[in-house]
Amino acid sequence: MEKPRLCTATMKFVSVPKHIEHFSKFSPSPLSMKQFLDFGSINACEKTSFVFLRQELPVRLSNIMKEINLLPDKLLTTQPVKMVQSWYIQSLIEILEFLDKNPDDYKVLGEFVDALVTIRNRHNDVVPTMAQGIIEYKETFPHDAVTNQNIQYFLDRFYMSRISIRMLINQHTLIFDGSANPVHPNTIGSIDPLCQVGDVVQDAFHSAKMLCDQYYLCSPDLILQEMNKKNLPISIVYVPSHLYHMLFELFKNAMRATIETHENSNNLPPIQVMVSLGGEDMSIKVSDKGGGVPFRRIENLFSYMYSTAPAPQMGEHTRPPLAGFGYGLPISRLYAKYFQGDLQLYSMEGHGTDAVIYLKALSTDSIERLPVYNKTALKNYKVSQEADDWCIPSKEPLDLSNYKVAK
Ligand code: W6P
Repeated sequence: MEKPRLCTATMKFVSVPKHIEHFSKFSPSPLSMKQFLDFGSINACEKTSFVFLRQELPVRLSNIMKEINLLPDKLLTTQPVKMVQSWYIQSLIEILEFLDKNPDDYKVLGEFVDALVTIRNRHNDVVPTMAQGIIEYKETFPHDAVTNQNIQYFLDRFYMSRISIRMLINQHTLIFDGSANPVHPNTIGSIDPLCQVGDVVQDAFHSAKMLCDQYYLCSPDLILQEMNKKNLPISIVYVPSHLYHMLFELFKNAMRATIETHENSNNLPPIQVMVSLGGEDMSIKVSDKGGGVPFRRIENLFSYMYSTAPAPQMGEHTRPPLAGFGYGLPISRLYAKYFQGDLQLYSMEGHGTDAVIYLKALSTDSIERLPVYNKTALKNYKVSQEADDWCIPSKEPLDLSNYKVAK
């Protein structure tokens, strides 16, 4: 009788944990804007990019897969999280196929581009699928020890890793698909070396305004100012789609707040935007007079746990809110942080909110900010059973009237 045989696909499958062990021992290599642009310059070499990516993609995938494995069982075994995990395994397998292929064979290079497109599409719905996993976990174990902090720590790193992997895939597929981008002839992949910030502000405002008009039949105006030592429009080396995503999110929130606090007024206070270029930072402030948010609640606006609610049931006459559902703000902040920037909210309850996007002014400072799996990361997945080292304020203060003050 013939010996049982494993098909090659199964052989690779059983060795996946070994590959994850191997590649997760490497730290991801953060690229600078300059390095991204070099891959897309005239002497750009598809072979160099291929050889880099067939190592770097498995490293980034494996580093975050180690962290997925550290999630508490009750979350890891939900059907949506298992599905996301299987996508990562499948994509890792498909890239590993290229390790023993010849970089000088143009057919191999073509197959690699196709594989990357397949992988990118497979992962399109990771964000809503993970959200579903959190919902199911919250429903099944409403009193579990996994904290908002644990979830926040994981998802910030997981989504940052995802942003970075998609950036690598987008650059390679856009630069080496054999055609220049006819719509944006001066972009290098998804990067615009002369990204005019004011133009992106106008675009994002216009889109948010259209949505706002649909929901509320009105919308506030925009006042846009720029501060630049040179009398020129402000431009930076940046990914316009990332900047657009952040601004669109901030404008939706600013518009919603403005309209909902001036419901009975027929002149809405405008949303003011200041774009400022310094020697180190390029900052964008979006100011609304929408009544602000209590300081205590600001953190919740960035919390995945608090913003993970089952999608509201849409009846015939209910409309989805313009802003405030889903992961818009936490993911916008990750986009800002991805190239060493940040996104912060400064609110004054009773008045309004300033949202500031900080980006690096210099492309030499714009370097990917990437999570790395190590012992420090590991510590953050241990669910602490210990008491907090700060007291919990009691709502009913002790009655001290019977205590005598020592003289
Ligand atoms: C608000 C709440 C908020 C979040 C983000 C941006 C602007 C605003 N305005 O009231």
